[in-house]
Amino acid sequence: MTEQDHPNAPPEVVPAVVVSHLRSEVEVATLSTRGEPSERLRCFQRSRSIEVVTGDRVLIERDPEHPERGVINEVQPRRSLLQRRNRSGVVQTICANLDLLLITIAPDPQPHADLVDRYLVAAELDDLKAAVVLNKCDLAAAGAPDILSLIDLYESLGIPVFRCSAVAGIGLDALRDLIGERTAALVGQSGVGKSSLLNALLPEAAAEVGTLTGNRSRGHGRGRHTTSTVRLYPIAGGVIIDSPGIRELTPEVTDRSRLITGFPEIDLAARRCRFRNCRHDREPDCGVSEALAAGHIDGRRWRSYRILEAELGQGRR
Ligand SMILES: Nc1nc2c(ncn2[C@@H]2O[C@H](COP(=O)(O)OP(=O)(O)O)[C@@H](O)[C@H]2O)c(=O)[nH]1
Ligand SMILES: [Mg+2]
Ligand SMILES: [Zn+2]
Repeated sequence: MTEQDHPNAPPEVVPAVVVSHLRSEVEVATLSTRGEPSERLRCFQRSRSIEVVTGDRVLIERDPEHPERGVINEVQPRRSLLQRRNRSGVVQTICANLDLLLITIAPDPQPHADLVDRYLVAAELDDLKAAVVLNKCDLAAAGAPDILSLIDLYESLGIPVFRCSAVAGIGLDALRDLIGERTAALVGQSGVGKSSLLNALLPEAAAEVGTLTGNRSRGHGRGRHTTSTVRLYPIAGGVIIDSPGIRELTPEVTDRSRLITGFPEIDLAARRCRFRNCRHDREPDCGVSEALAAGHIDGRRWRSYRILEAELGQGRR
């Protein structure tokens, strides 16, 4: 439908938010005057010059013949962008306009060593708030020493940790308060219970929940990828975005020297190195080596930093 077809009826242009984008189909929710997502429309993009992603603010032109359909005219500037770099080095955008990353872990499947740190770097570089959500607190394994020490680590770094159970209904009010009017994304490995948490917070979301039937023999406890698309759900005044489990997230670091800002305690220690270009690898008077020896930097964090640094150095930049 073009303007020539209806010369007397200029198409209605309305602000909306992208709910999901699957292949060529974009689902949007129009925004009420209070900015809350309301009516759903199926849209296509007039121009493919910008790939729209969940969370994008757009202006749509409603189809006068089919009011439940529309065309995306304009993508508004993004205030934040969660991106990852896949194994082939291709940058993929996961979602836009986030305020808060809810980095979800569980005792089962066991947390991958550096996944939380990767998300924390992404949050730091994109100016997002971040919190760690320990789900499945109803399981006895939630009290295992490795989980407790991981939680201690993040709390000692000043990252808020929320203990929850989607199944037993533990910690949900605290999570709701945290989200408030923010746009929050549930991120983390497949099977930790992101979709279950969403359903517990918002039963009408009816998000698909997987079973932990994947290959667990290697200790990964991988769940099936039941959430296949990044999707946005309005909750109270805010918004939750559920994402498929992202096994690897290599944050998109445009300037390699910025990686260290994602590890504030390492950054701080590095300021005490004698050499400005210290590699923190057997150089004399290295603040980082000293902080590691004194236990001020946790070995797990140092390992995560080194892995990310190496990945960024391997021709990915
Ligand atoms: N015991 C327990 N199981 C849970 C909890 N939350 C989710 N699960 C289970 O964990 C599995 C994966 O959940 P799902 O929400 O699909 O995880 P997602 O891949 O992160 O979205 C399902 O079998 C859920 O029933 C919880 O709080 N406690
Ligand atoms: Mg899911
Ligand atoms: Zn050093």
